[in-house]
Amino acid sequence: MSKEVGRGFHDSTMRSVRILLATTNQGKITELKHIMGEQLEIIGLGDRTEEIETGLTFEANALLKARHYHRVSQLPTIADDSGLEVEALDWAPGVYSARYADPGTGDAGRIARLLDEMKGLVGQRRNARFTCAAAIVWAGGEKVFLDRVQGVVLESGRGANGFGYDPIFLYEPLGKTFAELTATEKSEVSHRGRAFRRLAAWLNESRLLDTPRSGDRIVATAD
Ligand code: ITT
Repeated sequence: MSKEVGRGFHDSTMRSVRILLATTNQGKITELKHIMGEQLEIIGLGDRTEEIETGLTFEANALLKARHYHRVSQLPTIADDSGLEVEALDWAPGVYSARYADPGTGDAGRIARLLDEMKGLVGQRRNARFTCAAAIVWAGGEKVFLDRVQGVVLESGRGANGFGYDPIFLYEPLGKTFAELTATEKSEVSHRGRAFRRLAAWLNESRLLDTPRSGDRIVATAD
């Protein structure tokens, strides 16, 4: 893990609370900087060696990641577990979205595998959704927010923005794939934007951020 961790969330007296974002995914880091804005200085983890996404749901995996790095860092820790789900494939790739093809093949390999699995599927059988679980774990408790966005898997990719499965995910209300949206447009409608805006709103309401620092530990109560 990087020795540096996120530092941000200034309250009205400009005390700051450090929050760690536990992700190794550069695409997520870029988007979360956008979504959380000035509130949070986000530092990614770098490489991760341990396999800690052993859960069967997005919520379980987001909490596993956040709990693990909270234990390591003793800081309030945010983690995202997300993925693409295709109903006609029994919701695959789902929580296995990042592990859907050989690690060396990257996003292109995962897209190729998915398009292959979906060969012959037409119309509503190409419906899909992105899901994101945004978890926060701190000394006093934990919370997780889940949100989704519906779309359609195209037969070939369009656009160069974003990451992961974005080029093949058509967001019908805008008639564009996620890879054809700007970062602002994507965060307004995406699973991650929706889940993390709810987490950010809860953080602001919860008074967790107003808690003065006591060393690196924050004492607060989950509702
Ligand atoms: P961390 O666990 O370190 O955060 P990861 O990439 O392994 O990074 P996940 O286990 O949550 O993260 O897997 C998410 C995968 O789902 C990601 O690698 C993409 O393939 C896909 N995905 C999630 N959100 C996406 C998005 O907004 N656009 C495109 N693909 C996305």
